[in-house]
Order: sequence, then structure tokens, then C-alpha cells
Amino acid sequence: MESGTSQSQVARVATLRQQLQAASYAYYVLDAPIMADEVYDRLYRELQDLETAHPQLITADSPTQRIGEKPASQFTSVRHAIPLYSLENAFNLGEFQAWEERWRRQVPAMGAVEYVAELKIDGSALALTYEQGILVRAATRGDGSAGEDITQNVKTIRSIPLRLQTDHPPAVVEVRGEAFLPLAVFEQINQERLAREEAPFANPRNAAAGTLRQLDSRIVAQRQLDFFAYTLHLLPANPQVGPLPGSQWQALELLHRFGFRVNPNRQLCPSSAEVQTYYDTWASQRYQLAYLTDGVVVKLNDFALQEELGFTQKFPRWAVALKYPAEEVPTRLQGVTFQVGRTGAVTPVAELEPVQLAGTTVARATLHNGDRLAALDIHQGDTVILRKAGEIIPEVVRVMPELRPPDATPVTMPGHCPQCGEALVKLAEEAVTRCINRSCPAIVQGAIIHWARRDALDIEGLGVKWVQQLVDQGLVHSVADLYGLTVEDLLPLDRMGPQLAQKLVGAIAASQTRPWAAVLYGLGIRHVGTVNAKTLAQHFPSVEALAVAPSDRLASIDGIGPEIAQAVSQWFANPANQALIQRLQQAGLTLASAGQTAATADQPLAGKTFVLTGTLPHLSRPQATAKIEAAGGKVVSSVSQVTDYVVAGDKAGSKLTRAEKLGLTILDETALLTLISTASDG
Ligand code: 1X8
Repeated sequence: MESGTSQSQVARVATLRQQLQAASYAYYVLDAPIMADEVYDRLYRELQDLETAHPQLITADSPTQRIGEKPASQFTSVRHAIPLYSLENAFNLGEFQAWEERWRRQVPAMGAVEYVAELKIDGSALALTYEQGILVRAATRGDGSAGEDITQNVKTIRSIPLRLQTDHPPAVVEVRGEAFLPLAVFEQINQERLAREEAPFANPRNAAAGTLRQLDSRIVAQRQLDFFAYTLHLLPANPQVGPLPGSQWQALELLHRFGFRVNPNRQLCPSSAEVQTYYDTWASQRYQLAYLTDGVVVKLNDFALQEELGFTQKFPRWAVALKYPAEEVPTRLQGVTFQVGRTGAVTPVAELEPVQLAGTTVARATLHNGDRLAALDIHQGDTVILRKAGEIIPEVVRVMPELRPPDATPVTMPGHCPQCGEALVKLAEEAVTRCINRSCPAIVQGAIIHWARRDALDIEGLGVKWVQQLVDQGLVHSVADLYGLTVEDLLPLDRMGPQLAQKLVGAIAASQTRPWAAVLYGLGIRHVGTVNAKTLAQHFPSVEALAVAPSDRLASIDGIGPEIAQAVSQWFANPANQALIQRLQQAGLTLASAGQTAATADQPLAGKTFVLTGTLPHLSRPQATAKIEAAGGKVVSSVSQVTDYVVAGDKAGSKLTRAEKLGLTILDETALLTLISTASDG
């Protein structure tokens, strides 16, 4: 024993921990407090004082270890010993029955079976590892094969035991379940965020996932996350724990005995008829719960049968998620606003009387375009039915003409741009209505924000608030104007200072070195994203060459279809765009490849395709790409049989898994560099 620590202090620390742990369990897991808050606080402080005086007495499972630590710089990746599968979805009882028939075909002559029906919690999956009964690691689901180590954050969740409640803990056990934010906490966090002028979370699931990935666990500690356990894996099976659970139902009971919150609304179902009743009941009662659920999970109870059925590539065959239909709610239309995007597309947006929909408050919903507006036959003051597409984006699905106020006028697309007043244009073959005024402030603003993007001209610090002011104050009418801006021009902007202005001017100047492909992408030509821009830049080493290329020549390029080709040649045919290119050339932007031509057969990596995944120790992605391309190789984004090499760094995800499955050659950074240099020598 350490000097200065008496036997009685050791005993006292143990007693305090035991009492605090029992009180916390009663409060957070059982919802049945056994100790007054003041008493808890007094005992907690006594323990804290003893631990401060005798740091050697601190243990990983002490209740004092839940408060969070100083910020981490990043999370490390952890590979899951057993993959975290996702569940196959069934969207109605018919699909559930089809699932049942499918598994039954695999085990012919199987008689009656038991199912366990549980609520499907709309949160974030966690895998918790306990060694000798102590929580040693908590990981996110990640891509299912590897997640992130968020142990410090998870320790702040009060309903997760730091030590299993058993005298004979298994050597290693992994407990899985769902971390979630209770709705009341979610609403409160969003109110606080709005008060601080921060963007609110879209839904409790995002809020929970975002909170778990907070680098500062002290913030996590304040967020009141909660957790329901739903499965456990003994790694390996450990005889001294006593009889192992032979079924899901027994596993849930064991989890409960270990000290976890296990959802009380579980049900052992002797047949699929009871599953259907369970589903119907919770489909209508789910909004009475303090947390969000998005369906029910149905599992075959018997572990032996589960094992016999096994897994597909993606899912267990013995479980299914029976999802609820998207919720629909009525609300009143207060008006329709028209937003003008970067491409000039005008989008009608419904402004609504705020309503609760699938756990969040909705006050706006997109109406997409004029065709959709006409199809809905939406009128001022209409009562509309809202639904969440993919549970996130609210949509108006239909209106209720029977509740329409008398003399209500239909909502139609405006004839003129709400931003600049110019006449709008709608082509017969398109659903979109556009403003085609190149100096429309909404379009200019959108074009500049796109231009400044990381994957385009990468102008750091040129965010919406500056762009808005630059355009509103007439300092900038096109992206080319950025290159004439001086520090003095910027100083009058609201909240601008000399240092910031200097930095911004510097960042704009630095963008002149961005490669031709990035500039081409930055121009914002329709259908020309980063990939097409790269393809075009490879085939046309300069803007002059591209500008004169006929549409059919463009369309003959692998990956460039007729639609893209037409958009490109139309863009360059427009005199205003030709003038813009000329100004960009004068401003010193890179509008040609640096002495590079398309890959030729004598280049060492000609014809080889590469996929990059994860973070390399020294090279950034653009650097690695440049090296590969300089040697004639091609970098593509998705892994397939025809990929020659996969270059994997730290935190490589599903692409690496896929590459391994396909048996492709996997390189690390060193191997890549060796390949390039030896190939060049050869
Ligand atoms: C996901 C979920 C499961 C359960 C509840 N909520 C979820 N989100 C449960 O089994 N009670 S199981 C699961 C999965 O296996 N991906």
C-alpha cells in the first residue's frame, strides 16, 4: 500500500463508491431514487476529496470519472471484433411476412418459434467493451467494421455502468445498444443553440451523434445522453459467468442484471400475430415516449436458431426492422417565398405555422419547383399535409382543398426574379424556373460561394457573411472582381479589420495557383462537378482548347455524356462567359495544365487506376493524386474489380474492406511512392 494512505481510508473510498454507484443506478437506470440529492452531493465530495489527497486510490470505475476530461484532438479508430451489422428494413406487415417466409425456407419443417419484439430507438449505436467487469472502451458503429473510440465521452452517460454489477464478471464482454437524447433534452439544447445564434440540430439522432463525437467530453457531460442496451457478446464465451444466455430474452435479462437500462417495452411473442399487435400498438403510442423510435426490431429469440440462420453480406437473417410509415401532420400555410440559387433556379418554399413532426418543429418546407406547385394546386391559406422525406427533409405531400378559405388565390411562380426583378425563364422541357440575369445578386453570391469552396478555388475565410456584403455593396459583380479587391476595399465591411482583410486578400491571391481542373469546377457550369472537371481538364490542357471543342467531340470522351457536353459547349458559346474567362486570364488564374498532357503509354503508371482512402501520414489527398497523375495513373473514387491499386491510410473505411474482399492490391504511402519511383526507373 502507498505511504500516507491508511487502511480505513481505503475502506472508506470503497464504501463511498459502492453507495454512490447504487444511488446513481437507482436514479438513472431504475428511475427510482433512493438517496436525496444533498446526501449524494455530500458523499460525492467526500470521495472526491479523498481521491484528490490520495490519487493512487482513483480507479477507472469511480463515479468521479464521469465528469469529462480536457478536449481530445481527435478520436482514434477501433476495429470491431464482431462487425456491427445493420438491420434489413420491412416497411409494412406484408414485408415482415415476406421476411418470415424467407428465413423459414432456410430451415424447412421448423415449427412454431418465439420472437422478441423491441422498440427501435432512433439514436446512435455504441459498442461497449468490459474487461473483468470494467468499462475499458466505447466505440461508435462507424462503417460497421471499424468505429471511433469515444470512451471518454461515453463514460459521462450516467445510465451506462462503469463496472458491471456482478461478482463474476466475464473476462471480456461487448455490450451493444443505442445512445439517444431524450426529446425534452433535445428541445432544450436547440433552444440554447438558437439563443446563441447557432444552427439547431435537425433531429435528436443527429444531436446524439454530434454530441458523441464532441472532442470536449465536458460538453458531452452536460448533454444528458441516455442509453438502452440490446445485445451482448461474450468474447470468448466464458464458463465462470454461469449459464450463458440461450436466447435474446435471456440476454436482455442478463443485461438488466449487469446494471444496464434495458427498454421495458420489450415483448416475448409466441408467434408473428403478437408481433403484429405489438407493432400496431407502438405505431400509435410512440409519441407518448420520452424519446424517438422509428420502428420495432423483431428478432428470433433462440440463439441456436440465430446461429443456424447466420448473416447475409449486410444483415443478420434472424432479425428485421419493421419501420413505421412516415408520419404526416396537417398545418397552415402562412405564405410562399421564392429563393434564388446559384444556378438561378427559383425554388418555392412554404412558410408554415410551426408544427411538431416526427420529433422536431417544422416551419418551412420546400415546394421544389413550379410544376410541383401546380400539381399540388396550393392556395394561399391552405391547410397542407407535411411529411418527412427520409425522416429529415420536410415536404408538403398534398393540400386539403376542403379546408380552403373562400376566395383563396392559387400560389403560382412569379414572372420576375424576387431578387433582381428581371423576367424569369422556364424552358418547356424543364421543371425549373430560372433567373438568367447574370448580375442578379442571388446568382452572383451563389457563384462566388461556389468559387471559394475547398474543392474549387479554396479561398479560406470567404464565407457567406462576407460574400453577401461584397455583393450587396456592389464591390463584386462576378468572381473575376475578387482579384481586384484591396485591403482598403474590404475595410468598410461590417466586422472587418485590417488583419482579416489582409488575410482575405492573401487567400484570394493564393487561389491563382489552384490547378486548371479546380478552376473549371469553380466556374459552376451545369453538370460539371469535380469529377467531370478533372476529366475535361485532362483531355483539354487549356481553356482555349476546351472552349472551341465541339459538343460531339466532348460527348465522345469516356464519362462525358451528351447532356454534359451540351452544357459545356453552351456555356463557352455565351459571350458573357467568354468575357469572364478573359478577365480571369488577366487576373492570373491557372487556365491550363502545368505542362501536362493526357496520359501516354510511355508513362510508368499509364492505364492504372487508383483509389485513395483514409489519411496518409505525409501526403495530402491532392498531393497523392498529383503524384499518381503525374506518373500517368488515374485516381477514381470507387473501388471495383477494375481498380488496380487501393492506397490506404489511417482510418480507411468501407473502401478498404471492399478492396480486401475483391482481393485488390493495397498500398500504404511508402509502397505507393516506391511504386511510382521504381516504375519511373523501369
Ligand atoms: C439497431 C437498433 C436495435 C434495437 C433498438 N434500436 C436500434 N436502433 C434493438 O434491438 N432493440 S438492434 C439494431 C441493429 O442491430 N442495427
